[in-house]
Amino acid sequence: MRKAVVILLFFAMFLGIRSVAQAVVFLDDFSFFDTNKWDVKSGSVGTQIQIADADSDSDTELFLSRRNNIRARIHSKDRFSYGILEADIIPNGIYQKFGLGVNAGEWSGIDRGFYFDTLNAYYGGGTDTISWVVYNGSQYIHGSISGVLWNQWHHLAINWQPSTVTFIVDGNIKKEYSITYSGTLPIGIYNDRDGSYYVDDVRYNTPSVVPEPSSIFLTLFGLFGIVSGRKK
Ligand SMILES: [Ca+2]
Ligand SMILES: [Ca+2]
Repeated sequence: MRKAVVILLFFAMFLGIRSVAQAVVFLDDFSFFDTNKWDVKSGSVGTQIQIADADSDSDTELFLSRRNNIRARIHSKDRFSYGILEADIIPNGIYQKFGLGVNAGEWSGIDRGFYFDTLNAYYGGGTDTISWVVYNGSQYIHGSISGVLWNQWHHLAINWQPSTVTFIVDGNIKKEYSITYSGTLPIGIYNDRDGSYYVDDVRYNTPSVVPEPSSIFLTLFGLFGIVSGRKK
């Protein structure tokens, strides 16, 4: 009986942990432009901001391009803390951006930035590269990642944890940056120039976490209560 209780407790704790980990808290497949999810910061829907099917696979993407000299910029209405942000993108031009707190230094209420940006050659960007960018509250720090061919799909991920931010391209870690920040940030997607930029399947996953000691204790306490109740 005691063995069965122990197994039951571990099973319950495991379920508890599983329910906290890997929760998708934001998801957009851009089947349409959802104004409940995004604030337009620059440009207008239908002109600089469109929904299109770039690769003719009958699945639509977000398509951003500066037109009439007006930049295409959107921010998520929701803000996020530690977790993993992911998207698929087709970069094809300079100053195409995706991540958390994009261009943070320009916006009040956005104190940090962790994002990808194709930048331009002056900043170490250029054709077939993308850069990781960190805005630390006062300045931008960045580094280029070569071999990210433009005009084809890439999977980008940013893993924001309490003391590090990790930039991942096509499943490979490209940069781990040590920084602590406990605030919240919106997702930003920008195309500040005329090239085409496609983005799809944006998602935010909450981090893998272990339950706090108090919740483990409550789970144990509750189960002992149930077990002892059944004995009577
Ligand atoms: Ca899609
Ligand atoms: Ca498509």
